[in-house]
Amino acid sequence: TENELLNWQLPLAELHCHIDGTTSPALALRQARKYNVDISDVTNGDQFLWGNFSQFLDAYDRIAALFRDEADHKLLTFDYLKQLSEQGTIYSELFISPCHAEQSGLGAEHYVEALSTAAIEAKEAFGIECRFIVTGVRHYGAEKVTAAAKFAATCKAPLITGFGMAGDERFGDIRDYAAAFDIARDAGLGITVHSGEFAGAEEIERTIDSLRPDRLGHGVRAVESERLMKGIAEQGIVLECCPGSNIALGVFPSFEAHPLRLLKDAGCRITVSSDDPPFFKTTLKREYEIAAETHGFTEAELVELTREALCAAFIDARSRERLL
Ligand code: ES4
Ligand code: ZN
Repeated sequence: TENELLNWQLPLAELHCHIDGTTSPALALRQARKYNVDISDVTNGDQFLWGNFSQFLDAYDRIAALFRDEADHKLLTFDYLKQLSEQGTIYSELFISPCHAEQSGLGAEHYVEALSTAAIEAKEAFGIECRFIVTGVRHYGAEKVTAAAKFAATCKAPLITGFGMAGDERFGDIRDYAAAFDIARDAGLGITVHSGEFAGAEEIERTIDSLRPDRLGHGVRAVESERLMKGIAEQGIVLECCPGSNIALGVFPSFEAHPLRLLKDAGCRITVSSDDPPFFKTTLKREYEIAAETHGFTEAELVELTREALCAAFIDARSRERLL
C-alpha cells in the first residue's frame, strides 16, 4: 500500500538539483536581513512568489545573490545535504554556478572551495556522498557558458565531475554552445544539458546531435516523438526527470499527465530529482512518492530509480561500487 512505500527506508539518489534553488524561504529571509536586501517581491516568508518560468529564473537569481561569501555557500550546501540525508539520500549531484557566485562577489575558486568543504563535512557527519556539476546559464550567452566550461576543465577540484547547462532553453541556438561542451568533454567531465522541459522534440534532437550529452536535464518532452524516445533509449541517454518541477511550472497539467511511466515504458533510462525543491514545493522524497502514488512504481521500480541514478552518476568507478 501507499503507506508502506512511504515509510519504507528506501535509499534515495538525485542527479538534478540547483544549489541556490535549495534555499528555503526562511533562509532567504535570514540572508536578506544579513545583507539588508528587500526580497518582499519574491517571497512572503512562507513561499517563493513567481508566475512563470521567466519570473522563476528572476526570483532564482535574486535568491542566489543573497549568498556572497564562503560561509554563506558552505552553510547552504551543508544544510541541504543534511536535509537530504534525513530523507534517506545516499548520493546527490548538485548544479553549481561559478557565474552566479562571481556576480555576488565571490571568485570561482573560493566558491568551489567552500562547497567542497561543505560536502566533505556532510559526508563525515551523515555519510552522504556528493559531486558537483559546473553549470553554464544558457541565457547568459555562449561566451559565459564557455568561460564556465574552461573553469570546470581546469579547476582540478576533485568533487567537480560534470559540466552542464541550465537557463532558458528557448534562448539562442544550441549549436553555439558546442565549443563549450567540447572543452568540458575533452577534460573528462560528464555532460548534462537542460533540454526538453520547454523545448520540443526537434530542439532535443539538435541538442543531442550538437552537444552529445550523457544525460538530459528533464528531456520529458521527448514523449512527443516516438522516434526520439527510441533514439534516447538506444543511446542510453539518461533522463533527469523532475515531475514536481514540471507540474509547478505548468509543463504538464497534473501529476497524472506527467510522462514518467511512458518514458520508462519506451525503454528510456529514467531517474527522479527535485530541481529547486522549495521553489516548487517538493523534496526528493516527494518525487519518489509521486512515482509510487501517481505512476504506480513498485518497490522494485523505486529501487531501480536509485540504481539508475547511481549508474548514471558522474562519479569514479570505485565510489560508485561502494554506493551500489
Ligand atoms: C535553471 Cl538557471 C536555473 N536555475 C535553476 N533552475 C533552473 N531550471 C532551468 N534553469
Ligand atoms: Zn534544473
